Amino acid sequence: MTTVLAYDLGASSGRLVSQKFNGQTLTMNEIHRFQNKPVHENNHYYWDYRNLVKELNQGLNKVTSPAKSLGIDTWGVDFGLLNKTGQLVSKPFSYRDTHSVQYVQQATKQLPPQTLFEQTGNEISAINTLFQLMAIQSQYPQYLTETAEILMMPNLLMHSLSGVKLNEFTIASTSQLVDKNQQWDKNIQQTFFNQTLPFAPIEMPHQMVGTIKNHPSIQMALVPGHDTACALSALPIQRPNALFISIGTWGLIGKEIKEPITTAEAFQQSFTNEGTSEGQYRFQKNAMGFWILQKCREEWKQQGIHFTYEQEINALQQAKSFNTFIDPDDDLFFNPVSMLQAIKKYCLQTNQQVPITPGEYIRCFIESLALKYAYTIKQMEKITNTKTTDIYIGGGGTQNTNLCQFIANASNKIVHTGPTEASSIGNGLSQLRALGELHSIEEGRQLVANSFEMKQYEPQHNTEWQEAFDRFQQLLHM
Ligand code: ADP
Ligand code: LRH
Repeated sequence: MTTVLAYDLGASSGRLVSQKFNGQTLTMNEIHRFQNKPVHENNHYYWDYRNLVKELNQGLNKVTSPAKSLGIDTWGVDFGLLNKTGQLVSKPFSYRDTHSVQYVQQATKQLPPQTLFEQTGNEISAINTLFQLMAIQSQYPQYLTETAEILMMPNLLMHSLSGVKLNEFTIASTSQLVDKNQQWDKNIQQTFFNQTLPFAPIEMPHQMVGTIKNHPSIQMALVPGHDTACALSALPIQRPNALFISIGTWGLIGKEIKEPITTAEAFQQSFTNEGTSEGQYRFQKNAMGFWILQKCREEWKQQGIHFTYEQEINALQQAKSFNTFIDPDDDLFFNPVSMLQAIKKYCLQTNQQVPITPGEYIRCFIESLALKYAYTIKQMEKITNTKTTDIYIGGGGTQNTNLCQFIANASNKIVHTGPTEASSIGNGLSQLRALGELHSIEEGRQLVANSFEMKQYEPQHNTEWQEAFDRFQQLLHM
């Protein structure tokens, strides 16, 4: 029996799980879970880094049975700046901070956006590491002067536990600073910073790179640092041309490809190319996930309204279907002061009825999310010139059975869901490869198929959903 530990940190919660492999099947146990959200201080959004490290250590102290190794994966694009003595020069900013927005415009004056897309494969998005670093260079230049090492978030956390200074490929591939040779792009750095920045080198995953300082018997594994890359590697995809969706705070819709797709169409429709655990690519749309509902829940809670997940599903079922739609990816919903007000504003701007009850809000959100995913899938099939019948979905959002059924209905495809902890499992599978217990992504996916229950959703109510899709499409093109 081989036991490995996986820390998976999402933008809404973090968890430590242990995974036991007996040569045939994998079993998973949750050891520790904690809330995570950006904190607002001095007009900025940061991650509460000190608390994250405290939680990591608390979780490790709860481990009772001997484990061979630990890997860490997190959300994309964020990073930390370390000084010469290995201390952070500032709290890591959160991508929800809008301070980087103005630098997108500035950057396009220095390099045409399509060229930047072609060079890095990444969509032009203000959250990207590149634009965040431009904001820091302009607003807090002393931070960059003091910086001796730049580490992406999972590798920053890895450093705090092991002292190892490396960046992993998949997480680096979310930065808009990596070239086609999968190395930090020196030309882009010269263009925007007039210098090369001190990024720790990029390494491929599935290797042991050190030990945990406070638990020297546990090795530090370099796993795919990006949660979405981990999730994809754990989805038991068995159909050719299948699409994947990873649903948590975000909804990542994509397809595995060998080389980045950087056509004009991909650029115009804001697709991105990010790295896979195999050193290949995910052609992907970074879309809205449960963020909108997470923010609504916070507001309802302040009003004394608290729903369990089951009650949310019941509330949705009592609301009228196809009443109001939103474009979940509209900028209005990125980080508004009030999400409920933002939804209201969107409905008024588009001459639609404003939801009143929480159930109406939830139905509006879940239906719109499913319709937007279906819309994106159509775009993706066109660009990649492929058709698919099957979608594989992982992540916490798969527990929302309404959403999974609606995605099947809206896209008219078969939806296979599971596992909910896809990112944690992908993290563990990478460690089993580093330990020589598994030898390929296919072996890992087969192991997941043998070990975890999958659910299947067949498309239903085709005519109603097709009508709703047409209405939704008109709204997007308004
Ligand atoms: P992240 O990794 O981005 O923090 P998760 O993958 O943990 O996100 O997914 C979080 C979302 O999953 C929650 O916002 C919630 O809407 C949904 N979710 C989690 N558990 C359940 C559940 N038991 N039933 C329905 N939805 C759930
Ligand atoms: C989802 C995710 C996504 C994006 C975002 C910033 O957790 O990793 O793929 O990169 O975070």
